[in-house]
Amino acid sequence: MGIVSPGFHGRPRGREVELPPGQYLVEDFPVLSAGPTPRVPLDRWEFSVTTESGTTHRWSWPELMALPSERMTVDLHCVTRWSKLRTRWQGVSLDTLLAGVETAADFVLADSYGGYTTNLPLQDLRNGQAWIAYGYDGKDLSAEHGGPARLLVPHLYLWKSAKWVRGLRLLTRDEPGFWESAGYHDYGDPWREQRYQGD
Ligand SMILES: Nc1nc2c(c(=O)[nH]1)N[C@H]1C(S)=C(S)[C@@H](COP(=O)(O)O)O[C@H]1N2
Ligand SMILES: [Mo]
Repeated sequence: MGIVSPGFHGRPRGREVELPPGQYLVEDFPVLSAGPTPRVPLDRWEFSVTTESGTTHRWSWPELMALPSERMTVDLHCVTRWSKLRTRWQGVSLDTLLAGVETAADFVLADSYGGYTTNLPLQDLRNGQAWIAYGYDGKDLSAEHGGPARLLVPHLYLWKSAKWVRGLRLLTRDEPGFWESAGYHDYGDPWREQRYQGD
């Protein structure tokens, strides 16, 4: 997978346009968590996808590790205005996980260990745009950044990338998650500066 960030497609290459409007560059990796960091032992960890008809597909940790993984370099954009460019990750593409899932749903509510939720259109998880990421910068993803595994959807503001992800609910109707219920934008495209409802 890409050495070039999905966010670059169709944009000029100049350094000055690497940042979406209203963002500034950071070199460190800030931690933003709405609550305590959940610690889930790997032998009890599971990731699930539940369809609109109630069918649940489950992966244990060894099952996730057995799937083909990708290494990707992507830019991160937080709605609190920091951006971190060219971060290096490893994980399983949602295309791989969704390949055997039969669904007609258009929406997803991602659930995390600890109770965090965030919603997004199912099509934003397809076609090489999203991963269940478990490696960061050549190491296991740390707990503070969402380890053992987090959703990574870098083309949307980073609140959509649910840390400690536990499962996806596929829904026929859009349902707001934690920040979306608190006034943040339903979709959250950083290039269109969709920070809050009405943007
Ligand atoms: N489970 C969970 N996922 C979460 C959050 C959270 O509080 N809980 N915060 C979100 C927000 S607002 C941001 S900016 C990023 C921060 O990721 P980081 O702490 O790895 O920088 O995680 C997102 N995913
Ligand atoms: Mo954020």
